[in-house]
Amino acid sequence: MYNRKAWKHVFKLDPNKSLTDQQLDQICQSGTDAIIVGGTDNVTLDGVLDLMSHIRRYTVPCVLEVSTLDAITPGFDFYHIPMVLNSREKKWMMDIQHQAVKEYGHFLNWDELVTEGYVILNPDAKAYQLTNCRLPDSDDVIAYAQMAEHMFKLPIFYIEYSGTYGDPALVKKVKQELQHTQLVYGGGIKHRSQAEEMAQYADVIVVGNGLYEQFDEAIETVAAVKH
Ligand code: 1GP
Repeated sequence: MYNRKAWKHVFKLDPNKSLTDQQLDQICQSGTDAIIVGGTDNVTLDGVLDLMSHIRRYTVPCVLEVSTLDAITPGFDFYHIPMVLNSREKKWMMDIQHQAVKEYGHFLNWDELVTEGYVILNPDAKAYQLTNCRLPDSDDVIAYAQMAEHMFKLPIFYIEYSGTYGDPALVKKVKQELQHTQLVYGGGIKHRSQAEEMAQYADVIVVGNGLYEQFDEAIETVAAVKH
């Protein structure tokens, strides 16, 4: 079993976007700690299987971030289950997860499930709009982090700025609240200096869109974080 608590850097690949086989090879061999497959729009089983079969040629751990019940498949090392803490609708916090467990609970390997308390902070992000989020201020975010750590005892607290670079001062403040819950930061990391900045505070940084926009700079974020 992989020690996911030691991860510092992960790439997130979107089954709805494309990269060349050569780029995928480079990502898998980049030295990143894990590759997450996940997205918001048009996540299909075929898209997920295509990516998984490519990543599986390498030893890098492979995670499915579950966004739709239709695209769940065996074969991943871990299944990340988001719960959107700042959604206005209980559906995104509890009900979809409930439905999934009701349907698949009998054959789930619970050790592979990792629940993430998400706070989505970019109102332009598709996930923010889809899950009907409310924009929290920094005191709200701190309180969500405290709930993740002390009330829900979640393995991961995920500060999500998907598509835009976030506020390092907020990430720093949140980190001070977390001891057992791992702090994941994702959003707008395109190059080394941003990776270095967020990695000072977050336990794990996630690089997604950068791979589809500035591939070479995105690959360099690994070296920026893991020396
Ligand atoms: C998205 O947090 C990840 O879920 C990464 O964000 O795509 O902006 O890098 P970016």
